[in-house]
Amino acid sequence: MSDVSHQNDVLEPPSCKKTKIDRQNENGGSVDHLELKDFIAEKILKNNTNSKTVCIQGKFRDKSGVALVLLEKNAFREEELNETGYFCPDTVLQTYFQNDIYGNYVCFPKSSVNSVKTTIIYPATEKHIVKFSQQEVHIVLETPELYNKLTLPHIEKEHFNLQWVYNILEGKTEQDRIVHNNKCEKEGFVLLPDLKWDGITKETLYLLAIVRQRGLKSLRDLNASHLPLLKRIRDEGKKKILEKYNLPDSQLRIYFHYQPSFYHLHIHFTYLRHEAPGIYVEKAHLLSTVINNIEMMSDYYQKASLPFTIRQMDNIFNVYETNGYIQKVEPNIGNTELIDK
Ligand code: G7M
Repeated sequence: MSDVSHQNDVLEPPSCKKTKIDRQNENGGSVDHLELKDFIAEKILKNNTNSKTVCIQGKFRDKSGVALVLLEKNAFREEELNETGYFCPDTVLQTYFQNDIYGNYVCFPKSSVNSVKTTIIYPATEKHIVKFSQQEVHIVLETPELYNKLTLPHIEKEHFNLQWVYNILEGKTEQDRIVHNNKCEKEGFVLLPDLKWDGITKETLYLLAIVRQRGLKSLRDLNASHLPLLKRIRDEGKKKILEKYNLPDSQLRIYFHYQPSFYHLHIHFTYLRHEAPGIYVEKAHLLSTVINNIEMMSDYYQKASLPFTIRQMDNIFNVYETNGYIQKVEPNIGNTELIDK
């Protein structure tokens, strides 16, 4: 990524208000400040040693309600390695072993390059706890009939909370993070860093395009009348990412999730080299393929059988299980990473 170091002006880390967090609640009102020193950990919901992420359930001192703290070790930033270096005179190197030409150590680089991306969800609902817990996963093939009979009624019944989406679209939150804002009500969209991206580390670039039009839940709702919207997101999204991050479209992965976790149409833009969560074949649908399929057949996504993954603790699992399409299995203890204190 050293070829793009001239873009550093847009990649400076945000100013350090690290543990005090200003937040807005679902009604747009201001809610109290959170201090990480007041967080009392109670349970580790998930500990992924590959992605170096952990989700801790707990509470804040003197506050009611469950809190989730998600920690993720940040990726190395090549600009930093190139320009300022990771090490300072105080860097301590502790030896594990030294054998011939091989040395194994642990070191503690300077704190500015040793940061941990932190997400706090407070107050967290039961759905959040389920979402961030380690659990068994299954795959189902959703025919159009199953979509109409089981999935759609489930989506309508669950009333997934879209407040964070509306906050962004209505200009209430994350406005300083917006990369592109097309205000057309019908074919407009907002492009901004995904919650999972720090907005800085290019190696893990992850943006989200959220459509302005309401009522489009997922891929399943798309037909030829949406092609101008999809093409606009594709073209303007690529252009903005090239301008701001100097990444050509040939290095972008642009895709939908099916099922998504939020039923308001959105599209993911990630750096091709970054193995973001949810890029696997059972979940990701490239925007280019979606456009192509719809161009060939306007109602492709109303006719196609679409596979999707389903986790045992998700409510939709019960729907498919009760109707005999899937069977619960006992968690495979050998693989589970759930650790209760
Ligand atoms: O799986 P699905 O396609 O529904 O993905 C939704 C995406 O929205 C995920 O990649 C989340 O990280 C992202 N996301 C979720 N929330 C609650 C927020 C948020 O408040 N702000 C931003 N920028 N992204 C979010």
